[in-house]
Amino acid sequence: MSDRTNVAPNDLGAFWMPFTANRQFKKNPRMFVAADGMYCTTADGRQVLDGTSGLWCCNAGHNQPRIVEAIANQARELDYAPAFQMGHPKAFELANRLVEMTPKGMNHVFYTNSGSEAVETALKIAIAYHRVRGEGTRTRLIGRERGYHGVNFGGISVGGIGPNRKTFGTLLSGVDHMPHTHIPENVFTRGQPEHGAEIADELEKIIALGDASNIAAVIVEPMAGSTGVLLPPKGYLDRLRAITKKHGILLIFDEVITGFGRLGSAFGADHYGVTPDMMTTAKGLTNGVIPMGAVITSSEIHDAFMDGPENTIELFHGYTYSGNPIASAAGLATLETYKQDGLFENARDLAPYWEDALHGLRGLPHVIDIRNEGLIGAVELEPIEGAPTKRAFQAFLDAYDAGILIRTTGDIIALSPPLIMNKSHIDELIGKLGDILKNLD
Ligand code: PXG
Repeated sequence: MSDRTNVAPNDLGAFWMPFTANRQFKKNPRMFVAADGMYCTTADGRQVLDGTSGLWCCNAGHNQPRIVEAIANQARELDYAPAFQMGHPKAFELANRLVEMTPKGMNHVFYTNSGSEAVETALKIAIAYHRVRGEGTRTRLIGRERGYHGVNFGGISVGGIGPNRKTFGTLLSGVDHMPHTHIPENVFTRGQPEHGAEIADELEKIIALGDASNIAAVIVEPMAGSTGVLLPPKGYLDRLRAITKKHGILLIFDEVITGFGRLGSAFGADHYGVTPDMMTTAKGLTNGVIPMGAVITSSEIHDAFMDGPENTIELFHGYTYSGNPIASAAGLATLETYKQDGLFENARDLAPYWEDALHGLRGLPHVIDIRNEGLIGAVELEPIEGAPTKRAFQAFLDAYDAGILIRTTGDIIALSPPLIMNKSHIDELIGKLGDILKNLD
């Protein structure tokens, strides 16, 4: 085995890294070689406080003993079972546990291996659902500007991020986008913003043009994470729910980030009190340790497929690793950890302290907005003229040097620490971030 703490830059060529400036990174690599609890260890032996739960996924922190143990035991007991026409108990058990914790009426789970695949699955189920009910003209999909729904073709089509779409050809046809909800009136709002519920009414205009009889589903993140923590204005999601229901259109909540306690409730649906027809999940489902995603659907959707001869496959869709035993074991241990350790409650209890600490950064150089909800935060910086993203990326590099892991998207710093954190971690994270901002050009 090579010495993992001493990787020479010229060894890094083969790995084409995702969403990374490869050439820049490989000139000056940033490597983690270990992690425990709230901290990751760098290749040069420094401790870095994880302010982002990896990529919004390690909600129970790193090296969680229950999860580590479950994975090791499962690998020894049953490493793999075919996913099609065969089963194994833990996939069923995990589905039951998920259904118990999701809003009433969300009763069925379809497994995937990522958030992107959960999105593709949900979009396909939406279209197929209408077809099995005899409404096969309902094929159009509606997403939202600045929405992130993963990187597969369906997801980038309904997604609203220009650079994720522009180099990939024709994408899916039959897609419309609603406007995003990020409006200047809400600058420096603590928690959910007051203004903008009426932005949901734009959906009525799209429906008027496309006709409800042609529209399968609307997909939104309850809170848009990736494009910089864009919170739903008060009343906005309720309006989306009312409009979609009125027109027989399915509402999909992409809960890949908002699921599993990030907002201080199990899901965004609970937090905002709005129940969709399907939810897509991943990340926190297995604490990010083993790839797994899941679509959770209403009984109405599932039951519509359970028709016809019993020996026919009801949905021609699935993955080799759907409900993989090790992922299922990791999922069960993760959900157990959230429950036993009261992590959603911890997130909820800490949220006011988190909010105060974050908003304490107001007034520092370049800070033009601060947003928060649950254990999520965003600090938006004024872009350098002619060089967008540069200032925030410099903050990211400075943060890494100073021993905190932050995430940047455009000129927005996004924070989503593990739910195991305590007040002293908040002080360390926000304190160091404040020092960085004070010295940023
Ligand atoms: N939907 C949502 C709402 C997401 O946030 C995906 C789908 C796709 O999940 P997978 O597992 O295919 O990556 C995501 C992923 C960031 C960041 O820093 C966000 C994501 C992934 C990586 C980085 O904002 N979100």
